[in-house]
Amino acid sequence: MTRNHEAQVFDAVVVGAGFSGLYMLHRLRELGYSVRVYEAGEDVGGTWYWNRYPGARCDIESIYYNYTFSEELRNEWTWSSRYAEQPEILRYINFVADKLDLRRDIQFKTRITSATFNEKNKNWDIQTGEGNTITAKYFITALGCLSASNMPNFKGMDRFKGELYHTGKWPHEKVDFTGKKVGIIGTGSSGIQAIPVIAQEAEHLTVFQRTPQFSAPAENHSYDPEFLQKVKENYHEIKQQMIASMHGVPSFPRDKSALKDSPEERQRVFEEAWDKGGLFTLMYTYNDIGFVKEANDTVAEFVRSKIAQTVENPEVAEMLLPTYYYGTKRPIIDTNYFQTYNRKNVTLVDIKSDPIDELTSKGLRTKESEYEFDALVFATGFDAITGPFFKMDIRGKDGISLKEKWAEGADLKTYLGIATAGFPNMFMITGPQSPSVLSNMLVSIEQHVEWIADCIEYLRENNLETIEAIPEAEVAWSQQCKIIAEMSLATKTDSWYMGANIEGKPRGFMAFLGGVGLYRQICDDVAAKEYEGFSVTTSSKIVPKKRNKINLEGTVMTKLDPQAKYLLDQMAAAGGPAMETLIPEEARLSADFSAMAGIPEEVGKVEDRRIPGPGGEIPVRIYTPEGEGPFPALVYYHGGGWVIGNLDTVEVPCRLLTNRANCVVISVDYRLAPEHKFPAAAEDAYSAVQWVVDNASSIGVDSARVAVGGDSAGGNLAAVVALMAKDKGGPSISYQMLIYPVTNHNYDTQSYKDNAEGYFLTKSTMEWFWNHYLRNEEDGKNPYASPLLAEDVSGLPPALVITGGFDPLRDEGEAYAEKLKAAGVAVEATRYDGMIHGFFWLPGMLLQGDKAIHQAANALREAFSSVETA
Ligand code: N01
Repeated sequence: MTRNHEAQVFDAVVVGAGFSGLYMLHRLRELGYSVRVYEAGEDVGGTWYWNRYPGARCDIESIYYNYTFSEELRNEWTWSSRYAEQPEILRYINFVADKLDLRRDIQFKTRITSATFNEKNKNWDIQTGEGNTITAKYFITALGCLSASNMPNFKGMDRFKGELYHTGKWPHEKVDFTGKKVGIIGTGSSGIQAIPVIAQEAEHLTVFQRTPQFSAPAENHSYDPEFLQKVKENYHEIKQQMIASMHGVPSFPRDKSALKDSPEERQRVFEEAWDKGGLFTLMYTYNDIGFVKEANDTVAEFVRSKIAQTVENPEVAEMLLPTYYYGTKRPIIDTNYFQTYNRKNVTLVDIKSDPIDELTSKGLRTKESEYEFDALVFATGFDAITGPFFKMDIRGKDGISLKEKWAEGADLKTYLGIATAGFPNMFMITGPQSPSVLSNMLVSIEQHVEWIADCIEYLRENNLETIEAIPEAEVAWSQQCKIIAEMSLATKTDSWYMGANIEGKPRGFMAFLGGVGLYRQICDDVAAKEYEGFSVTTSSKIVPKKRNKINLEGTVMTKLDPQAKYLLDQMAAAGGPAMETLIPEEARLSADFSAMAGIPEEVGKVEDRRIPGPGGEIPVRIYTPEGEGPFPALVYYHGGGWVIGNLDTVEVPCRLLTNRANCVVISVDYRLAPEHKFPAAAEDAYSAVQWVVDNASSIGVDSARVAVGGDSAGGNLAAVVALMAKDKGGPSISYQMLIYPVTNHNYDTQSYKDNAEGYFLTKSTMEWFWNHYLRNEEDGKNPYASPLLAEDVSGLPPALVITGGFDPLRDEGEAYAEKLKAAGVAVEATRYDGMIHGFFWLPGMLLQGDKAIHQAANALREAFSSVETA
């Protein structure tokens, strides 16, 4: 690509010159790319350029709220206090811009109005407000999540004749409130920072509050030079903790439930956190505050009691008591916020009970009163996260606009929050569905910038022209974001995270809530797998060379998958008794994981039926794909150790298999133990497949192409049915799909030793399952219970065997695959290294679960296509 500024052609265009845009420029320029940054403001700084309101300061400790990529920058800068004020942060940004000589590649006072992907040239055509067109191979948004300010649409907005300000667009010159009557609307982080400062200056300040907020003292103080020196010396270690953390600061939630401490001990813990100050200090006192209502109530009540103690007028105190779940809006830290209401020149107005009706020339009118001001301050926040994207007209392939694609936010879909399908070569720094606003932004920004730069380098090294998220990958990612958020209390509160602060904005949690550490591992894993989930194109004939494989030794591939780890951590935090301590009826009720399975996909038809079985009728659920049959069929047996599980457990994978393998799936609700011991389940499983073959035409199935499959105990039943069919001379089975199957009543394998505990399915639970299933030890030796003990497995149908690295059943599944292979059976065996038991029915939470379902569907399709139709 030409490096010619006159022709306005660049390798990359970056929109925004805040922290993210500046680092992106530096990083790409260092790698030799031509880059142009466009910035609407007159100078660098982004959010810190615009938000100059009185009291504006950082809520992340200064020592963590800076770039970490350059030791030189770090050593040449010294922060004055724990929470730096806006002017100091802006000075820091200017220092970086000067030091790295960034301004020469930034065009200020220029707003980008549109960006369109040119399918012919595979470039982005980017338009400025002045009507200039720029061409770039890569279009990178560095917009900031909180840059589109929210101005409420009160009646008579233009009537007010006094001074009018928005905290997010504050004038550059000092605003002097001395001797003035001031009104302020909004009590979020901005309002809470501004109110105590304005109150000191103004003759009178009236605060219009819609929602009372939780806020805790920041405990700001000047930094001690010795402390700063120590931080500099240990920065490498501190950084490692930051990037592996939940929120990008080097501290972690305490590994204890709030409900496990006595009220006295809890009070002590909360008091200590209160005195310490800090954004996440109260959140981190216990590990279930963000997830368990009762745990959250304890800290919420504590903060309410502090507010009540601080505010002298009980009526005012009562108005200031928040009722939402603590931490489900961005936590706020303040300096003398609640104390401000003890001042004589401050009045609080509750606009929930007395809403603002309109602005007047002299002030505003609520339903019940009228107020006059010299100045009115809107601290009403932002159209967060998606708002800045919708201010531009961004169009991808086929002219689709981003706004249309995301249905104005109602159908937000990204892959990793970095890319979105249909928009090749577009990257979003701290985009929707990434941790962004839930974290120390600097950590998230650096991670994204480095990931994007690496990705661009990968494209260059491999002569690739475009990269684009695959639709399936972004559907899976978006679902995971939703599901993880749903596991928390965050979605139970109206907040700007949910889009609830903007009238008419669709509701939905817009960020990834799994933490920056987990998120980074997922992104690194995607990159290490040659950008899995992305598709690439090349224009040249040169065969893409494979990038030097990133060494995965000791990283995610040989470790527990980060998403699986997150899931395990959440389950541990949620507590609950071990399954083997329950009676089967309780275990069946407690084992509902359907919320984590994902959103059930539409299929052509779903029908619940009862079919005859050896012990009475067997309920089955028949999923039929769209289109004309007859279809091949998969008879599916759910897992659950023959004791728990039902048709609902596997609703999501069954639907996905129906669509992806284009086959009818018959899910079988076989009899469960201990009410019905061995061989009841196996007999039901066999008779179900016989029924499917006998009644094929009535359910739109081709009787010659019937496969069996299942997971865990269901995988056992599928393998057993294949054995039975061989022994009994029918029915003919085309394929066996065995997902981490139980194949042997024996606990001596290495995987039982390695994974006995801590990975969801435990050895004790397996013993409990087997003990309920078998009538006696002898049953365990029966190949219809332990197919690995079958004498002869030759002539069995070809098989897919999927196992998980962290599953106690791993080795017995793999041993069965080996046994089949040795007997001449065609076998595709895949171990998902980082996976735990159960991942096949959790595609909503685990990308690898979704991938395994894809693999199974492809294997089924292939198997069906190799069999002659009946
Ligand atoms: O905005 P907000 P913010 N009528 O949306 C009220 C970051 N930040 O600018 O809660 C009446 O939180 C609204 O009421 P309600 C930080 O991430 C960081 O304060 O929607 N009132 C609320 O009280 C923060 O979370 C720092 O019922 C209306 C207020 O206005 C984010 O920016 C400093 C209204 C808006 O609060 C946003 O904070 C500042 C209406 N029509 C900000 N519309 C640091 O410390 C809105 N409100 C680094």
